[in-house]
Amino acid sequence: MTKFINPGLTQTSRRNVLRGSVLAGAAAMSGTAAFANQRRSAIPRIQPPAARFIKAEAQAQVEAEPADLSGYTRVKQELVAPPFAPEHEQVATGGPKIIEITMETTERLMVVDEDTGASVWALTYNGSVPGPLIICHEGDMVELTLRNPLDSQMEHNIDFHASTGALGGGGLTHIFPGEETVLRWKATKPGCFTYHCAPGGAMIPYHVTHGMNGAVMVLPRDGLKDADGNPLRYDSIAYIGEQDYYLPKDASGEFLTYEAAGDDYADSLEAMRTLTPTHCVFNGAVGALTGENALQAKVGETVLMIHNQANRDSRPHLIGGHGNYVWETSFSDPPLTGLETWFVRGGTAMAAMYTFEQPGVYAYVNHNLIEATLLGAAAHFVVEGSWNNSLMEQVVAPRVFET
Ligand SMILES: [Cu+2]
Repeated sequence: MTKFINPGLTQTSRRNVLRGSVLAGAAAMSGTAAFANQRRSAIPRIQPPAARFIKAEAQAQVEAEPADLSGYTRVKQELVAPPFAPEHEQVATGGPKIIEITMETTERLMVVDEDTGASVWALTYNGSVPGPLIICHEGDMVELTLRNPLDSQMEHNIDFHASTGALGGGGLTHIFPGEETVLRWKATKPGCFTYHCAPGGAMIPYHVTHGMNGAVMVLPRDGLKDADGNPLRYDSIAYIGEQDYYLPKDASGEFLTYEAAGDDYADSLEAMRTLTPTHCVFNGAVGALTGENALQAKVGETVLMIHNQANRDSRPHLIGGHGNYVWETSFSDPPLTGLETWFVRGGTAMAAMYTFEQPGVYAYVNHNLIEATLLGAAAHFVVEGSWNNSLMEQVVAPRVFET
């Protein structure tokens, strides 16, 4: 399971971060050798994709008509750590809402695999990988207060794939350590969507592959439905974030450790260029959803499995079960039914619904089985209830056959 280790970071100010950017700039000008020598202290300053464009957008919204917020009710949503979901209604009651949420861009040292000692200075929303699940209904507005703690090493932002405009909000949410910003966006498309940090250039995959991603579920106001329009309801949500890590190793193959977030930047870029992850894990670490951390359910219960993968394709499979209803894309489209394995396009979140019919342990895996068994992409559902022999029965226990 993930471990919170007090970051013990030296207090950092915007000036320290800028000092890092000066070093990075010098390294860029003097070539890679200089960059390699200085990389321990150089955290490159984020280059927003188009600083001028962003300024222009900020100006454009000042000049635009103010949003019409009449008819909206304000509510707070308390975000919770994965694999859990915040309290929510499956069918919206009342008119549209402005859903207020708060997230902190926390940088923390996490153990990825206790067996090998692999660790990462995770870049997170609210301290978890993935970041918390946000739930709203189509037509609601999400109003996020995003806060970057003073002891952060880096600047962060957020790109909501569910939103419209300004790089998904990424262009309006760049915050330095010690800063906060508030962004409000309207949920116009129903479905599950990823969100992630996107500070510019190579920093985008660096932040995303250090854990800085999560999911928003935008439910239809009248809830989920099958192809005939019949309501579909769930008893619980299992929120699973698949994370590919590219952790640097030394010459003898041991995982490297670093003193502070960002110290691994140059080494990580080298590892990322291989496009070969060292780990593909669910919820931040090997074993985060197995053993005593396994997901729980009962026979007859319906679980909505929400799977987020912000960087890479995946193909979830519930061993011993099925995807009864699967929305790989929009909730506006009829769900696929009766699937054995479903598809997560890299850079999306999606949902699959299943009602458990037998007790036992079900493994939920990425059915690239190398990634599941060697890289960590496996979770367990422990399901209680009575066995149904008409669905499956061991007619003959293993025995030596007669020759
Ligand atoms: Cu970030």
